[in-house]
Amino acid sequence: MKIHLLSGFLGSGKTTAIQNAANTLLQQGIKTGVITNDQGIRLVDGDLFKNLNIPNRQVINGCFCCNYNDLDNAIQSLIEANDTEIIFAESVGSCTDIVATVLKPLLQFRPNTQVTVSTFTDVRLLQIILNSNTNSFDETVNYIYLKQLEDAGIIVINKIDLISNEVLSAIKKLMQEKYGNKILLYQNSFNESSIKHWLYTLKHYQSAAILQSLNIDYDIYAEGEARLAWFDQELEIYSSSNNALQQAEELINTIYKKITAHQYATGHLKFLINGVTKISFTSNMQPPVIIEKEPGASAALLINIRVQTEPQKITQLITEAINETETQSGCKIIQQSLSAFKPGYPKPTHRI
Ligand SMILES: Nc1nc2c(ncn2[C@@H]2O[C@H](COP(=O)(O)OP(=O)(O)OP(=O)(O)O)[C@@H](O)[C@H]2O)c(=O)[nH]1
Ligand SMILES: [Mg+2]
Repeated sequence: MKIHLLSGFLGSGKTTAIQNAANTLLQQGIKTGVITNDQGIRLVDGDLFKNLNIPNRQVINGCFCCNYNDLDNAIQSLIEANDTEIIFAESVGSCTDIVATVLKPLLQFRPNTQVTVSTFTDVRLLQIILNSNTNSFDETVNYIYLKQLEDAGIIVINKIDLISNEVLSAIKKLMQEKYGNKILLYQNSFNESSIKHWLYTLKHYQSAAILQSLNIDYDIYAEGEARLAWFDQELEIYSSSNNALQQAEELINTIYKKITAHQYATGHLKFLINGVTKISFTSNMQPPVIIEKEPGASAALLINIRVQTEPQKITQLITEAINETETQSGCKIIQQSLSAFKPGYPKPTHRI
C-alpha cells in the first residue's frame, strides 16, 4: 500500500497532476484512490473527483495535520471499499510541516505503508520568490511557501510549458544551488510523459524515513494562513432566457474582475459548474474565461476562493457580483450555502 502526499502552494497544479496520474494508473488496472483536503465545507476539488469516477474521499474543514484522524479514516475507507493500492492525498495549498505532522505519523501508525511527499510549485511564482522580487503576498505567506519547499522530499516544478527555455535553464540552476539535496522534477502536468516520469519517481522513492522534520515558527505560519481568507459558496442560477451557463460565465468573470480591481493577492479562485467544468484563476493577470455554452434553464455553481484579504470583504464582493449579474442579465441566483473565515492557528494532531 502506498500513499503519495502532495503539498505545495495554492494553484500550483496538485489536483491536475493527481487527476492525470490516477487516470494513468487506473488504466493500468492499479487500484487508485484520491483524498482531497481544504478549508471550508463545499470543496471544488472533492466534487470534481466524484464526477470523474475516480474513487475519492474528502477531508474538509482544515488541513490533514489538524485532522489526522479524518485522514486516517479516509485512507481506511478507501482500502476497505476499493482494495486501494495507491492513494494520492492532496493537502491544503497553504499548509506546511507535512513531514512532521502527516508523513512521520503515517510511517509510525501504518508501518506497512510506503509514503512519499511531493511539493508542487508553479514555476512562475517560484521564479519570483527565488529571485526575492516583490510579490503581492504578505511575507508570512511567502514564509509558508519557502517552508513547503524545505519540507519536500521531491519538488515538482510545475507548469514548465508556460515559460521559455532560457527561464527554465535559469530556474534549474537556482534550484540546484538551493535545493540540490532533493529530487527536482520539471513537469507539465498535462503531459503524459511528464506524469509518467513523476509516477516512476514515486514508485522508486525510498527516502521517506530519513526526511527531517522542519524547524518552523508556528506563529508566523499561523499568521500566513490567516492572511488568506477562505470563502466557499454554492449557488443555483435560474435563467428565464434559457441561458444559465452564459450567466454563470458572466458571474465568474465579474467576481474575477472585482478581485483584480481590489488587487487582492490571489491564491486560487476555483469554480465548478454543474459539478463537471472547473475554472481556475491563479493570478491577477488572466484573461476573462469563456465556457462552452449549451442552453439551460439552470446551472449549479460552486465557488472556492483563497485570497489575501478579510473574509467579510470577499463575502461583500460576491454579494455585489451576484446582484450585478442578476440586474444585467435578468437571471435569479439562489444562494444554497456559504462559509467564509480566516483559518485558525494550526494545531496538529501529531508532531514527530
Ligand atoms: N499550463 C499549465 N497549467 C497547469 C499545469 N498544472 C496545472 N495547471 C493549471 O493550474 C490551475 C490550478 O491547478 P490545480 O490543479 O487546481 O492546482 P492545485 O494545486 O490543486 O490548487 P489548490 O487545490 O487550490 O491548492 C488550473 O487552471 C490548471 O489547469 C501545467 O502543468 N501547465
Ligand atoms: Mg487542488
